[in-house]
Amino acid sequence: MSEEIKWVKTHCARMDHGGCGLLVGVKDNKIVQVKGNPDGYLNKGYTCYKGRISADRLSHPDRLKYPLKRMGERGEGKWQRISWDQALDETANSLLVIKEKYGARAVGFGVGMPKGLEHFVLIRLANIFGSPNVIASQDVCHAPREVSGMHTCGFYPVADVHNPTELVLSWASNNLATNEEGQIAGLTLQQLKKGAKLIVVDPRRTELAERAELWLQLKPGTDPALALGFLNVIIEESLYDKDFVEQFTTGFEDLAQHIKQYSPETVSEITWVPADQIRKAARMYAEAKPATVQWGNAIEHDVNVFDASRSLICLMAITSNLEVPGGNVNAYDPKIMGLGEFVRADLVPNKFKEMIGAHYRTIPRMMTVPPAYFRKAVLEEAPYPVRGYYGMCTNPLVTWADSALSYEAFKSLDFIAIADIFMTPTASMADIVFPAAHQFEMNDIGHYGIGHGIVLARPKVVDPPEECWPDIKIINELGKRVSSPEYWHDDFEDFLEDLLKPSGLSYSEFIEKGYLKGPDRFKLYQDKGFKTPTGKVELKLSVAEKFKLKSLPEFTSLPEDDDPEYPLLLISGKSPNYLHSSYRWVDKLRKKEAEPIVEIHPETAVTYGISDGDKVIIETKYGKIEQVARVSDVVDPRIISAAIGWWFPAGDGDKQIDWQKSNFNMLTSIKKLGKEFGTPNMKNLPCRIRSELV
Ligand SMILES: Nc1nc2c(c(=O)[nH]1)N[C@H]1C(S)=C(S)[C@@H](COP(=O)(O)OP(=O)(O)OC[C@H]3O[C@@H](n4cnc5c(=O)[nH]c(N)nc54)[C@H](O)[C@@H]3O)O[C@H]1N2
Ligand SMILES: Nc1nc2c(c(=O)[nH]1)N[C@H]1C(S)=C(S)[C@@H](COP(=O)(O)OP(=O)(O)OC[C@H]3O[C@@H](n4cnc5c(=O)[nH]c(N)nc54)[C@H](O)[C@@H]3O)O[C@H]1N2
Ligand code: SF4
Ligand SMILES: [Mo]
Repeated sequence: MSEEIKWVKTHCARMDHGGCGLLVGVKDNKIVQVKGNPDGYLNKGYTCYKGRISADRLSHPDRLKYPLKRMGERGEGKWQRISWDQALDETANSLLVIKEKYGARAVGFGVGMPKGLEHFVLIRLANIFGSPNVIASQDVCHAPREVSGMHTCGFYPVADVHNPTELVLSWASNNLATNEEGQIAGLTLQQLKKGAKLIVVDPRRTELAERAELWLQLKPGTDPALALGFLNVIIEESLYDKDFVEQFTTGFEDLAQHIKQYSPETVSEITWVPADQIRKAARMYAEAKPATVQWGNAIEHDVNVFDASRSLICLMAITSNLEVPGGNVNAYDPKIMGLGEFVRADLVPNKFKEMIGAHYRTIPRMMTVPPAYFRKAVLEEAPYPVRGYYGMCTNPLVTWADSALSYEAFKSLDFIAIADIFMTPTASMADIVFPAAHQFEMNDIGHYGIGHGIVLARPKVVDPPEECWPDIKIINELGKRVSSPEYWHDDFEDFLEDLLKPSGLSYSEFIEKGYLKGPDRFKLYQDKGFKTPTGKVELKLSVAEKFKLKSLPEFTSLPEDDDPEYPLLLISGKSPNYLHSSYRWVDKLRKKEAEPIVEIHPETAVTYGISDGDKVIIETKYGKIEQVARVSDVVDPRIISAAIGWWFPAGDGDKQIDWQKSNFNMLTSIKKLGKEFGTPNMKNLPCRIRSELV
């Protein structure tokens, strides 16, 4: 007999950083509808299309359903179905053989965008195994903002979109499409509805830019120069908060002297933004009290990221917008287990000396290894050999800069295991592939460890296909095989209980509550100062000399030299319909966005003889790909904006499912890297374009 529809409260996940409270209708172990929960803390009922159709991810006929073992050559696309025991035993054995031969550090543990609690359980596995090498995309995602924040003001300043603000300065963030870090667009829109002013800094005319009072359409990659221009106006015109600067910052005099060279006129030449707009925007930001900088990911995509992050934090500081409601705040966690304890950081006390990144002197407090250095280690054995990789929730063949190099590195490894829900280009390079359970099919906790002061319940709604396991279960069972069982649980779900223990709640009680939020604390600096070596916001970094960092933010040049062969500048933004390289196999999403689209201004299209819908070749000096032209004036004639993350699930398995054809990262390279975070140039690349017909 068929059941009634049952409605389960959970939170959306793995379609972006997640966060929307959902009501999921279930009948006969099948999801029949997903809708917004009006009581959702972050979304108040809001959802986006991909969230509403997210149950379609579970039912694709080609989803991975049982463990696979490689037959034939690496990447040849020949597989044998094996049992879980065999898959776990062979993986454990291969990892232990590498450990025996080269040491634990010769195994890299790979994660992508943090998707759920498994991210931290895998870091725990790395620590227990004894490897300091967790390989993550943090070089281009959040570490620059977070770590620069810690060094400058002792915390990661997140935009407070919950408390009333007078002005949102949306800088390199396309929040309406990306809901960056669960800062659900609805919250920003609410602020605007309540009268907050909006300034947008973006080379593309986004939906947010269209709503802005002032849209600064800057030359891509010149963000540090523009931010220094803001500082120039605010300091020269005495618009900064003198009391705050005097009491709570160090290095102001040096900064004030230093920014004299960044007059609006000079900055205008660098950034293409008219000087009067720079003045107007800086004044608007400085005079609004409070004002928040909703800073996005695009500032983290080239070698100058440290300057970009640092200059924006200086901006928040001298206008006393740090740690105030409606400004940029330190979001305190609720009472849950701390990150270090959960991942057993104590087991690798020498991590920062031992990890691959240390050899390249990455900035202190950078917890993970930049993918660029991981591949160098694999291919050049520097600083030591790295021969194995366990990757989960990540698709590096497509998502790391320099895909061609990733292919070489993966091809040369002794052993690779990948857990995913679908056969991706990266999974196709593996020796063992694990079929993972997905959102709605497992109990999970969201938003842990990403600095926004909340954790969200993501309870299980339906059973996974028979042989799909939650990643936490896979790691738990693998852990028992490669390390002492004392570190692991009989029931993998006890990790959820461990995390919540300090709150006094069990996981089922947590589900009832839905989420936990830390306390709102503002202006703690008044009593306690800032958590930096000087106890103040370090406009000029006190540790600069010690760690060979720049003490003051600057802008010297764009990441790549001008090249007449490549007259246009290439950028990208994330698609509202996909998560990076994920879900190209979900039919409803493909109907929304069937092909990789590159946006080209009408004048540029005429210059190069390109019409809307043409297949075009995009080339940089590092590689070339094919995408489909959309002629549109959302971009400046001097730039083009291409789609990221593309591969073709229906493509040829022998060729790693078309990972090259339209993949943006065929156009990027790791030849030039930012020193602090090992960040490559993923944007702002000189390029050229032509119709395939020419
Ligand atoms: N050129 C360029 N490159 C970029 C970016 C860019 O803007 N431009 N953005 C960068 C950024 S910010 C990031 S964070 C990275 C993201 O890089 P990745 O995290 O590597 O990319 P995703 O596509 O988010 O996720 C990869 C895989 O996770 C799988 N997956 C989803 N859910 C689960 C699960 O529950 N279990 C398992 N085992 N697998 C799952 C998906 O099927 C997918 O294959 O990419 C970076 N790369
Ligand atoms: N739908 C969807 N949502 C996502 C993701 C996804 O893949 N898809 N990924 C998630 C992840 S891991 C992250 S990190 C966040 C990122 O989310 P966001 O911070 O919004 O980052 P992006 O979409 O990469 O870029 C934001 C904007 O930067 C602009 N931009 C490009 N180059 C420059 C530049 O040089 N300067 C400036 N100022 N702007 C520039 C782009 O035009 C774009 O509008 O989104 C998360 N949410
Ligand atoms: S905005 Fe993000 S969290 Fe909300 S429904 Fe869409 S994908 Fe899910
Ligand atoms: Mo990201």
